[in-house]
Amino acid sequence: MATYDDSNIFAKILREEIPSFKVYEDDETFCFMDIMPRAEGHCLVIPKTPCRNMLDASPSQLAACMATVQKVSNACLRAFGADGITLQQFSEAAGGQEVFHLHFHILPRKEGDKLRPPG
Ligand code: IU
Repeated sequence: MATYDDSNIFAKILREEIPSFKVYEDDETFCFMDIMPRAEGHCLVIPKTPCRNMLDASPSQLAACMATVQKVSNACLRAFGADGITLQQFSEAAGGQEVFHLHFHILPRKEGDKLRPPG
């Protein structure tokens, strides 16, 4: 499998070389709004340490990301009046991954809605 390349856009966001709309941050994780939202409140949770995707993540990276996913998801229910959350993660190009730094999509959902397509 390919290795981690720190020229990816999320590594640049972590280094503050490019701006992002921050939602939440702690010692291990960062959460920011997706630039092309597929639902109101669509945001991304990433580890601060290098990780290409779920396939090469350590148990502690996954645990830290999931703790943040849960916090932000519950906040989304309140902030956007969402009824539920869709959580997505794409690993490798064949799995739909486009940015090669581990990230989890938090997609707030309302009863009967449809996710907007990517792009
Ligand atoms: P992926 O298929 O999960 O790798 O998709 C990457 C996501 O990152 C996608 O939803 C983009 O809209 C999002 N994104 C972003 O939020 N900011 C950026 O500068 C870029 C992509 I490039």
